[in-house]
Amino acid sequence: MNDYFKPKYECAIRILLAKLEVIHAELSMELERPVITGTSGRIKTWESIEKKTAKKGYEKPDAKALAAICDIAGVRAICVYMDDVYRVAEALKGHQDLKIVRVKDYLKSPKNSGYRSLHLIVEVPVYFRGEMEAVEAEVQLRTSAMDFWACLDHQLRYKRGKKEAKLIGQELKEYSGVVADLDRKMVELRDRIAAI
Ligand code: 0O2
Repeated sequence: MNDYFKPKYECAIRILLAKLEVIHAELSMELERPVITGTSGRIKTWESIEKKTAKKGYEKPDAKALAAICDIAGVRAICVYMDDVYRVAEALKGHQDLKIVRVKDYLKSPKNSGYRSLHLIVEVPVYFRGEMEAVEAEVQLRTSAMDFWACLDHQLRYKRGKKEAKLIGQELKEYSGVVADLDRKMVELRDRIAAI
């Protein structure tokens, strides 16, 4: 990543992480339990940017190609329950300095691989070199169970093409359903415990 651009993405990540911290404090106070168990942020690796721009049909990763990628800056929040994912998303939507560009609900419609998370593409206002720039970033919201699944799937991605990988991919897809069931059951159990 060109050092000229890097600071604005780093700032967008810091702003989003601060917002998630505030949302966690607010919701945890309101619900009297933790809501977000962890957050992280990253700038996409140059290798991954090159691959993605090439996949989108750009010959080289120039400024025009970079503008077509919305997850150069990315943050992730791991939530306790499945409905917390939507609570956090709603809270973010209430931040008037953020523009929600797109919502990708891979909980309602999981990806072919079985991947499940809620993605918000947002524009974060960053004051940089004397001007305000709306920096695009991706917020990924998921439960611990979904995160557990995504970590294993991520490992498998580097083994694409190997014959065992196809079978393991099918097995992982099946487990994505198991994870979804577990997440649903945990919400039911939480509500039953609260009703006692
Ligand atoms: P990395 O290493 O995280 O940077 P679009 O941007 O709409 O053209 P894309 O890229 O599929 O299409 O966007 P999407 O669906 O929002 O996915 C972006 C990110 O979500 C990915 O980034 C992953 O972090 C995560 N993701 C999406 N699908 C999967 C999946 O099947 N398995 C896992 N483990 N993660 C997934 P990158 O760019 O792939 O990688």
